[in-house]
Amino acid sequence: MITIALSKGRIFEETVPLLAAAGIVPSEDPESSRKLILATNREDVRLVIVRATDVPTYVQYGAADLGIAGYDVLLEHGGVGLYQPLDLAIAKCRLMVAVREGFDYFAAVKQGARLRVATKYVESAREHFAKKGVHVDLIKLYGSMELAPLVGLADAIVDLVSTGGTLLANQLEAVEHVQDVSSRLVVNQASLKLKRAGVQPIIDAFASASAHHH
Ligand code: PRT
Ligand code: MG
Repeated sequence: MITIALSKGRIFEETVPLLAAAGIVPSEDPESSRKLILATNREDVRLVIVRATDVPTYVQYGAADLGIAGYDVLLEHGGVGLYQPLDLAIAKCRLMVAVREGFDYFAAVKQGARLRVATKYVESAREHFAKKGVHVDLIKLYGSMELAPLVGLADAIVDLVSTGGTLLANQLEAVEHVQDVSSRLVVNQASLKLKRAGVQPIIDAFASASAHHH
């Protein structure tokens, strides 16, 4: 049995065509089903539906053989025990520093001010500001980062941006690029060795399907 860990939402939508290329069709739509383990048309392949942030953990411990995770999530996880053979070029976005419109981020940085930065991406943010030599106090949040500068919790946020619509709607502006983000295929290192006959054809099908696409 081969187990693939996926999250609902934007990654799943863009994963369906990749699965199809590997001859895998889920037996139910995870968006409407409440099941956490989904069968597929293939007797030897099942899907487990987990939170996006938990995908690397399931694969690291071998509870899933493969998974698809955002590079943002992989950077925070650290990638221990994971083989990352493919950038699937799906669910693309950018990790950015953003502030309230009118807050002069660059002047604050130039003055050597200590900035409060709210983010879900503490590891990526720490590395980014250390590289820039900017002094920050990081505040860990689990969502709705955009609110933090509006209510005085933080001077800045580090968050994902795709259309820019969320920043705009909250009178925030992006001031610095941290990292381009897309989703990657991750594989448990032991599965790759012990289940190679089952796992490798899936990697190959994903590779040629995502290459065709881009
Ligand atoms: O939503 P949930 O709390 O269950 O988990 P999650 O947010 O981790 O999952 P999900 O499905 O929302 O995101 C999964 C992955 O999609 C992320 O790990 C990213 O790699 C990728 N991705 C791509 C994004 C975006 N684009 C994105 N725009 N993830 C989140 N966003 C959010 C962003 O955080 C911000 O709140 O969308 C908002 C900004 O979007 P725009 O279009 O207004 O700029
Ligand atoms: Mg989300």
